Amino acid sequence: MGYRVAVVGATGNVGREMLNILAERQFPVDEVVALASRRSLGTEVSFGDTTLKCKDLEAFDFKGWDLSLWAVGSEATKKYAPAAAKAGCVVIDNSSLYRYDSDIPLIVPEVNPQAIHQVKNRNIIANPNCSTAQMVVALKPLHDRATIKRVVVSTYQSVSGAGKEGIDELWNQTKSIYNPTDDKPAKKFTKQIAFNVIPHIDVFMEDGQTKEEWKMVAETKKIVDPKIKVTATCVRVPVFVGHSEAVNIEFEDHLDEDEARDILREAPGVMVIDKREDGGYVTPVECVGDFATFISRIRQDSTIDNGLNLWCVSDNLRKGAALNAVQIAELLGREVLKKG
Ligand code: 11C
Repeated sequence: MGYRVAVVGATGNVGREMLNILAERQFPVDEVVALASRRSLGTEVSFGDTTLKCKDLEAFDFKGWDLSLWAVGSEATKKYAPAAAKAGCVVIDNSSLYRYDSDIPLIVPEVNPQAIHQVKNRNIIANPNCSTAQMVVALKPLHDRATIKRVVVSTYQSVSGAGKEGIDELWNQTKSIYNPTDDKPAKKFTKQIAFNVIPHIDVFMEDGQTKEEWKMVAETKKIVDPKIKVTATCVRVPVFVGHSEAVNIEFEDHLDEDEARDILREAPGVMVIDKREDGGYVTPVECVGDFATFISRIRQDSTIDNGLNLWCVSDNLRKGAALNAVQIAELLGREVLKKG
């Protein structure tokens, strides 16, 4: 016996990936429904070898459905998800709406699977921001060995993090740069993104951080350990898919770079590609469509007592969003719902 699963926001980049990954990982489904806003009613989306026609989220009754994967943004989640949870359908939400609520678990299954049992509080589970998810997969096994004190991270985030409009803006602007009569001014991003980088993702906060930077701090504390200090600089780069991060880590205890490499090689969800030669590291174009978080350039930081540097790359639509949500569904099935 399998599950009755709803994918909410099924026409978006992340919703489509949720359907792909449910099929790829052969999640045990009895029935899958694709939900979207009324204007997408009837739009066809793929689920494995089959095609689903989108139904109207607003009119949908979640009673009798086991779980739902949401990728519709905070506003629509706020409007529709509480009713789904109340009807007994577990909500796995990719928006930031519930992430910081103390009674709602925020889960990366390789890192804090034990938090799944908090689902009973409100029938809602939060999925972290993409830049956090890939980083904590790498931090957790190192923290278990040598206790992380502080993390300094700089991100290089792809335009797909900003949705389809972000992808379109990079594509159209790149073409227009060579055709001055076809000027494509910045709309989705605050400055030109083609052949440029922008040190600004999400809104500014009072202390000068952006919300994207703040999310990396708050979410790492909630998922891994509230004692870890994190400071982040988040930057948008002209890459379609795949977020990269340069991570500097300070530990309580000494951790040799070779031991760190061995620990990461054994860590769930991590793939180490770290040869000290031309091309012996992973770049975003190579991680697209993959499940793993790739770690390269592991090396000692000799400017502090117990420091390491590493380079971390992952498909932001997968580990950063849809894959992590499906992994949460798998964990929920194994530990809580126990069907099939
Ligand atoms: C970006 N990380 O790259 C963002 C997208 O809180 O889930 C995801 C925002 C979020 O723009």
